[in-house]
Amino acid sequence: MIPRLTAAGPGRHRYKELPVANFPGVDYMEIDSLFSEEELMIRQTVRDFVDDEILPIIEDANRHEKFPAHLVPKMAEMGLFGSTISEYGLPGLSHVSYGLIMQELERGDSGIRSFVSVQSGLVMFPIFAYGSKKQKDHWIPLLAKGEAIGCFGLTEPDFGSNPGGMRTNARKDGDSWVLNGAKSWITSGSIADVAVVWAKTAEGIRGFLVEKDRPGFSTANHMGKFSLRASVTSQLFFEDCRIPAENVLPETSSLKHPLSCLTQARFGIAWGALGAAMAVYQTALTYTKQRIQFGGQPIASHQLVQNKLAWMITEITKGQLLALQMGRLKDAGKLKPHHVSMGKMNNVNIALECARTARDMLGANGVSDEYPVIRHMLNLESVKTYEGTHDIHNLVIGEAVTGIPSYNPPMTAEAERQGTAKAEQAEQAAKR
Ligand code: TGC
Ligand code: FAD
Repeated sequence: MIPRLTAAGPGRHRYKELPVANFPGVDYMEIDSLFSEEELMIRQTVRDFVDDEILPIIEDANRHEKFPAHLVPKMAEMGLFGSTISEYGLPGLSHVSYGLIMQELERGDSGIRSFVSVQSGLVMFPIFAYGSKKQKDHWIPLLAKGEAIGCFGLTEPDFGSNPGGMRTNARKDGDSWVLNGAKSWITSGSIADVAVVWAKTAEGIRGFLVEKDRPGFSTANHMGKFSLRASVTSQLFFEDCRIPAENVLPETSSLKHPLSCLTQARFGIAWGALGAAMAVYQTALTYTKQRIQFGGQPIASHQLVQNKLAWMITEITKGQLLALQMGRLKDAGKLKPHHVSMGKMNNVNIALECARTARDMLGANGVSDEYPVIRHMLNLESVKTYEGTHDIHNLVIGEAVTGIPSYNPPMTAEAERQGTAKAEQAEQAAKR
């Protein structure tokens, strides 16, 4: 029986007692003292699930590029999908608890965390926040129970960092919308029952719910990935795909709506990446204390090796504090998208550097999937790119501190000439 997560509160029961963990956790500076008892219990419950259900199967799933679909009902039974929602019988957990869930899942594998991030933050969130009552009543319970899988289609072959340029479009035709275009690199695309698809309309960018069996909608998987192999990534194609008018998310009208969904998922990634970092740090620590070279000494006795471990634990500890402050701000309703950019950018970056360092510390064993390090390292290459690349988040932080957006390249000579002419005209007009 898998314990179901609930937020403690009047009339709500507690989940299982803290058992002895397989994974001891990484807590260099008593950061656990900053979590509530409830948050620690939720973390422990998911930690046990990862140890018992994910770690035994994940290398095989990764090696054979197979999504472990049998985990979906188990994760649903635990209440892992849409866990911060408090309606529809969902647990209404705090955002810190949600972050800890993501941390533990990604300690297992970034692809499993990704599945839960997409289902919760990119599918249930937009339906819950921007959907009609009918859409919510239909989809939220199905998605929560894992009886329906969702995906989020924003990226296109020619528009990744700049989704505002998207070409996918939707035209109103009587009682229908007709969609044309393509999306690429979509997590869970071909296994999804419903796709949340973002398209340009005459009234701006809007979200649409496209069920998998709609004529004109098809998918094809991206093959040959060396990263996130236990996760399905697909292209979505829309050729005169007709859906009922009621399938539009009524409260969506501009780019800020898909971007607001990304803020939810990026928050989870900032926590999740710490889980991957903890997994590779723990592996490197254990390995280097056991591995003997040169005169019977474990390699952990060498200063160069200790320097690497010291760097890793320092960065993980700083990342934990960053994630926790983000979580407390989110629970207080004060978290801003540019805060989340810092968390996603920093924590994924340090996790990837920890994984690369751990890979080196394991020597030849570091390139084998007998250890989890190379899998985490390759997964984190995708995590650094998706949900806003490392550099896009740097630019978001740059804009927050300077007030100057710098996503577009410097002006071309022609644009500069036109801008100067316009400024001169305005100056002349002001003088008259
Ligand atoms: P910009 O003019 O800056 O913004 C347009 C409107 O949106 C608002 N906004 C946000 N709102 C909520 N959350 C955010 N994170 C927001 N960022 C911006 C903004 O205030 C504005 O509102 P308003 O009222 O003035 O209209 O838009 P821009 O076109 O200049 O783009 C800015 C930029 C580059 C930061 C944005 O396009 C961006 O974030 N690009 C990265 C794209 C991206 O992250 N794609 C991810 C696709 S999903 C995915 O990867 C899933 S991976 C699987 C997993 O999650 O595990
Ligand atoms: P590009 O935007 O082409 O960027 C290429 C490089 O150029 C990057 O280094 C970038 O930082 C840099 N760059 C771009 N613009 C600038 C600039 N203005 N200044 C400086 N540097 C710049 N998308 C979804 O919609 N849904 C999903 O479920 C989803 N899942 C994914 C799963 C995986 C495994 C992967 C790999 C991707 C997924 N994506 C998904 C797509 C992902 O969000 C995009 O890959 C990401 O936003 C980057 O877009 P791009 O790949 O087109 O890179």
